[in-house]
Amino acid sequence: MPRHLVVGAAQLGPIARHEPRAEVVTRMIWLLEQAAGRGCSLVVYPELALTTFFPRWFMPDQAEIDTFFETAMPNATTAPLFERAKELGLGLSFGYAEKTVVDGKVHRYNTSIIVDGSGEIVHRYHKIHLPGHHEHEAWRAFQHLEKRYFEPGEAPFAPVEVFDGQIGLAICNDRRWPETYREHALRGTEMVLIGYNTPVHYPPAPEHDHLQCFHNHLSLQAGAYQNGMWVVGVAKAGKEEGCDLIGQSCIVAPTGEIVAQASTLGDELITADCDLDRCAEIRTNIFDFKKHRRPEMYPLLSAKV
Ligand code: ING
Repeated sequence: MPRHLVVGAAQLGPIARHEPRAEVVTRMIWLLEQAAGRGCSLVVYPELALTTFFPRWFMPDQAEIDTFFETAMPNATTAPLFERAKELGLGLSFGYAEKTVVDGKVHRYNTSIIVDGSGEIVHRYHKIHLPGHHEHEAWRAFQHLEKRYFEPGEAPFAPVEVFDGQIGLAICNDRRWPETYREHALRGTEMVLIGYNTPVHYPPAPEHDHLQCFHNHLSLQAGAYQNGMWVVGVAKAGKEEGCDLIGQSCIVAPTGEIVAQASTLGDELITADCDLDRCAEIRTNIFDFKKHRRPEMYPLLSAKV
């Protein structure tokens, strides 16, 4: 029996700095309803889906920074989303800024979760590759202070068994690193869900600004093909607080082909019927790791250099 997973990539347009989370949740539920109407079993939203991309600003006051974080999930604001998804029997994945206390110590992560069709959080991932910088850098048109506001994730990439498949998470900058996809694939992941907030302008290398959409798809498609897995890339898009973010959310097959792509910079649902067994077309042929891969020849690949 083929394992078909109908996936919705729910791209979000800009979220204003002071937009109430309840308003964003209403937008997310609107996309959820559309996804149900198109037979989806899973709906994927972007990185930091509940708020504006706040690492673009330097904020000296931790109390102000913490206004962008969630201290519980689900919570009063996101409960309607969890409840509606459960009523519809849909799974969810979305990113948010997580503030959590472990053994009396406060931790802040750029987090993404997977919620199954019964409303249970079955997987939580903390972003491993935090781009940007730690201190205010006045020369930049806008800041990128993920290294200041979040701790890097300390748990390796790994799938969870859900929706009759091995589903994994990554977040934004993770998608540029080949290690992300390879580690997932070596652990059996069949589909990676990746939300992103990617500005068109990249201050350290403005000569690459025109390549942002190319690099986005290049990374997602290469990761999919070279590891024989489905990749779902979901943007927070559009001009958000004066900062242009790329869109082009897409669903990529294990062959590297884009099978669905967003064409706006707003709230937009794209869907695809993903046959998870198609991973075998790649994993038992060109990239049959057992037959063809030679890890003894790559001793530096996970070494600290
Ligand atoms: N954003 C960007 C990303 O990796 C970035 C940061 C933009 C890096 C452009 C390099 C070039 O897509 C996040 N949130 O990681």
